[in-house]
Amino acid sequence: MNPQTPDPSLYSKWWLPHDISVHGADVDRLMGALHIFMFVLFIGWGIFFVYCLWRFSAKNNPKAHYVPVTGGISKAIEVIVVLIEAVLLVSFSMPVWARVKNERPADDKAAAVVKIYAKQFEWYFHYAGKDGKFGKLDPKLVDPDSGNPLGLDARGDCADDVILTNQFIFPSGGPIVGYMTSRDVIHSFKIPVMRFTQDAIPGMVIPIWFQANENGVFDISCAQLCGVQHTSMRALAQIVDPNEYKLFLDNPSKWQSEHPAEFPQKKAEERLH
Ligand SMILES: [Cu+2]
Repeated sequence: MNPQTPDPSLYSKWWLPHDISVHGADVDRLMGALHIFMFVLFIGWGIFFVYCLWRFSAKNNPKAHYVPVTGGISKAIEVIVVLIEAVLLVSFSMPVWARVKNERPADDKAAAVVKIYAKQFEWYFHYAGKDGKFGKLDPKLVDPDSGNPLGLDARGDCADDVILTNQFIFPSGGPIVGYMTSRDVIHSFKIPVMRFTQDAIPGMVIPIWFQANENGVFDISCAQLCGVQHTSMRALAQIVDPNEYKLFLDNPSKWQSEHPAEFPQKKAEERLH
């Protein structure tokens, strides 16, 4: 286990992963409410199913009954289910959705701005560097072998831009805003400990934001079945103090070599192989 990663509690082992996001409690509460409601429905439908097996068995009903149900009970149950679903949607889901998705801070109020690119089967993270200006991308310059997977025109202002592959370094304690897109198929960017999931869609640039309130090294995965190596499309979230983040932007390669990070699950995987 990586020393920066907290030990998984019993809760995170059997239920939801560790939560380090400012929105995490909201999302978890919503998931809890939905699970309780679904459990009640499951029990209700189960009882109804067993009742039907008995009530409409061939032994009890030698002759088929062609008249549909007309009683008020079934209608009342349907109305109750619709009402509960409406309550879940309007008073639980929509406020959480509004807080998580719509209240996005402006770029200049953010602790970090990053552009995220998905492709089969890699995540790229593009930082503007010290000057805060994003360099232009030119498809003609794309050359993954020479370390330019996005085709960054690294001249002038943009020479200090940083592009990381499958490693996402960002600060805790402040909002992170980003822009996400995909270069091929639909992927989905997921940081389970941040309770953050967003599809990356080719042809669309999707504004995102989230905020971590804890440092550590955590998994990022692709949550959309995007091809044969979908399961290996993972990246590492390395969450650090804001001053460490500044040091990283000042000298990315030096900082990375001084702060190596490995996947939290690496040890578990090694045991499997
Ligand atoms: Cu993917």
